[in-house]
Amino acid sequence: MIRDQETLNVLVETISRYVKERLIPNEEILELNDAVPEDIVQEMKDLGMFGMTIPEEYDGLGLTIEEEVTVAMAIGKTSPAFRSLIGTNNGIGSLGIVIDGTEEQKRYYLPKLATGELIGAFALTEPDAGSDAGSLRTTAKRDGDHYIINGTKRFITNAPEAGIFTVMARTDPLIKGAAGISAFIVAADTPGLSLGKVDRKMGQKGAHTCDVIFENCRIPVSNLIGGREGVGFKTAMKVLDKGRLHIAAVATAAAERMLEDALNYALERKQFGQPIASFQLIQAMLADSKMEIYAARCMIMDAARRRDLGEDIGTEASCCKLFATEMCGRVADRAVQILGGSGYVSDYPIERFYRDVRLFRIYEGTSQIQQLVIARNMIRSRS
Ligand code: COS
Repeated sequence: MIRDQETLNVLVETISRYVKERLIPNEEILELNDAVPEDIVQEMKDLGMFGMTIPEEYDGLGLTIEEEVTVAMAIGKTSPAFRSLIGTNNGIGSLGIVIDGTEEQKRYYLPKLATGELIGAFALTEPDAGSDAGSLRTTAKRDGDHYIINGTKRFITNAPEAGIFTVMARTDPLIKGAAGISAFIVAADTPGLSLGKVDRKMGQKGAHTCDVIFENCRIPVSNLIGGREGVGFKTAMKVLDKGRLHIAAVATAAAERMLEDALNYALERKQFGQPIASFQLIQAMLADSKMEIYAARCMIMDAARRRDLGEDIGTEASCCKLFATEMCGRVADRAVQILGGSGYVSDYPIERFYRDVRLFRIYEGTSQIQQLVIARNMIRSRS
C-alpha cells in the first residue's frame, strides 16, 4: 500500500541521489576501514534513515511494507554494509517492540531507535541454535521484579554498535521447544553483558557481528516484550517474516547494481574487434539476469502489498527470500564471468559484491530453512 505516491517518489529520489553521490563513492573506504565513515553515519541520521519503518506516532516515517521494500530497492544498490547499519533499527532490531511491545516499551524505545540515538540488535542465534532456533539455551530466570539472563548469542549484527538487544531466552526450562521462549529488551550497558571479538567475515566489511555474552544479567520485569512469557519465539518468527521480505528487496537491488555494472563493462570491453555485449553468449547472461531480477521484483511487490492488506505472508516471504537471494548469487556469478579477469581482481566493485551478497543466502534464515517453511506451510494447509 502506497499512502502517497508523490511523497514516496521524493523519498526514493532523495535516497537514490544519496546512494549515488555519497555511498557509492565511499564503498572502497568502507571496505578498507571496515567501518562506515562517521560523517556518513551522521548524514544517515539527519536524513531520518534509521527510523523509516518505525510508526509515525513514535517519530519514525511509518513506511508501509510496500513503501519499505521500494526504498530498500534504492538503498540496496550500494555496499550492503551501509544498509546493515540502518537495517536493524528499521527491521529486526526494532520490530519485536513494534509488533509485540507494550505501549510503554514502544514509547520509551522507538523514538530513540527512530533517530539512531540508539542502535537495536536482534539476538536469537546461539553457538548451538542456528536454524533450529527453537532449541536455544539462553535462560531468563524470574527473581522477584527481575529476570536473570545467562547464555551466549552468536553472529549478532550491529552488536558492537548496539544500545539495546531483543533477546530470545528460555523462561520455562521444562518446555524444550518454542513455547518456553520469551523475548526481552536488554540494554547493552547491563552489568554482566559483554561482547566477544568482532567476527572476521568473508564480506560485508563495515557491518559488524560478534558474540553477546550474558552472565547473570539482571533486567527488570518491565523489559519482557509485551509483558507475556512463552510467546517470544512467535515474536521472533513474525519479525523474521518481515525481515525476510526486506532482505529479498535488498538482494534484488544488489543484483540490479551488479547487472548495471556488468552491462557497462560489456558495452565498453572489446574483443574480436567488437564490444563483448554484441556476443550472444554474453547477451544470454545479461538477459537471464534481467529476467530473474524482474521476477523477484514482482514477487516482492505482490507479497508486500498483501501483507499491507493484513494477509499472513509467511510462505510468500520465504518464497521471496529464497528466490531473490539465490537469484542474486547467480547474477553475481554471471557478472564476474562477464568481467572475466577484471571480475576477479578488486579494481572493480564486482569482486567485493560477489563476497558481500553470499551472506544473503544465509542470514535471516538459510535458503534451506525457507524451503522448509514453504513446504511445511503447504502441508499444514491440507491437514
Ligand atoms: N509467525 C507466527 N508464529 C509462528 C511463525 C510465524 N511465521 N512460525 C512459527 N510460528 C509458531 C508456530 O505456529 C508454533 O506455534 P504453536 O506451537 O502455538 O502452534 C510455534 O511458533 C513453533 O513453530 P514450529 O513448530 O514451526 O517451530 P520449529 O521449532 O519447528 O521451527 C523454523 C521452525 C525452523 C522455521 C524456525 O526455527 C526458523 O525459522 N529457523 C530459522 C531461524 C533463523 O531464521 N535464524 C536466522 C538468524 S536471526 S537474523
